[in-house]
Amino acid sequence: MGIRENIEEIRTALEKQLSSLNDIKQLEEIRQQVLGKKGTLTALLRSMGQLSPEERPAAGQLINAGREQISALLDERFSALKARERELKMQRDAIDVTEPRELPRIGTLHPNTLALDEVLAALTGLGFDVVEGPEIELDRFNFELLNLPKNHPARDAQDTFYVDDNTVLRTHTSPVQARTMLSRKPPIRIACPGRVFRADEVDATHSPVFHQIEGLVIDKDVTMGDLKGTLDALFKKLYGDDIETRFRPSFFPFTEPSAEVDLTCISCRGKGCRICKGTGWIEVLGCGMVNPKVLEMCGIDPHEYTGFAFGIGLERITMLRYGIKDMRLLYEGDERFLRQFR
Ligand code: 2U9
Repeated sequence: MGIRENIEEIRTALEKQLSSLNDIKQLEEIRQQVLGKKGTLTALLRSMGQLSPEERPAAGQLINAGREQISALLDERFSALKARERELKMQRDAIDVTEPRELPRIGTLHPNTLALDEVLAALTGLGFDVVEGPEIELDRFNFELLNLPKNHPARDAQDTFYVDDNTVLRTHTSPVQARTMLSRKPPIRIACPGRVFRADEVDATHSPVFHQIEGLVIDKDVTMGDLKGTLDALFKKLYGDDIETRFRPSFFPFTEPSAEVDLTCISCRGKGCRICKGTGWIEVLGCGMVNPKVLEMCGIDPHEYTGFAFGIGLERITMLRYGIKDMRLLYEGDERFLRQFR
């Protein structure tokens, strides 16, 4: 067999191998088998030693040409396989940028916070400043200055969490107003929201920890009419112009006279429903003219100034606002409940 045929045979064998090849590592092995030290073409080159000097140049040319051809075949195949490999990798690593992502779970404001924000927005709109104070209070601010002397029934250990003889968890936010009166001169118009504590039973309408929003207005010539007008304006702003307030006489040690206030039922708007037990009215707060004794103890001359105060239970407002039937839902942190307030 001549050299030309030999080369031809190596090339056809190579072409056949290459046609079914898919792997770059195998390609490099094949390259070695042909062009490597012990490769078939290298062997052919070595065999040239057996040729006569006249035959060698032509044979050398043939082998070199064959080598180039074979090399080109291998290189071409190498590039093709590389391209394919890259293509597959790109397919594997492809990201669908249009695929919707998993949404992060977003927290919600607590219904108490939503209702409080509404009430405070209405009150600040009426000219009230928001003032806060400590939850752990001195007996003096929580009771004494509010005309609740020692041995007053409202201080009963059943209702009050004592920290020590002189210190309690505040039972209302009224001490914030007492502190403000001692540190500011009238006119005073403040809204005091906050957490309060009472040793109460837990049921659908009671909790030992709840929230109040109290208001206090002190100025010259403040009257019960101002109180009525302010509360009317507040609830009309909150729930609409058809909502009215109704005063009933009551008693609190810190106000005189005192009243409990009913609101047109915001559920049926006065027609009568299950929420208002058919009456068209719901009780929402207590209020009154600040007791002159309280003004005096808090450093304000009751002959020069008068004032009114009111106290709203926040949870009650929240429950009415959102139709919540059981107060415990407000404290349990159940996501199925909370996520409805998005
Ligand atoms: C000062 C003087 C007077 C605050 C008042 C009420 C009436 C009242 C209740 C409402 C529902 C408590 O959360 S509740 O159970 N509050 O009825 N609060 S007058 O009077 C004050 C406060 C501070 C210095």
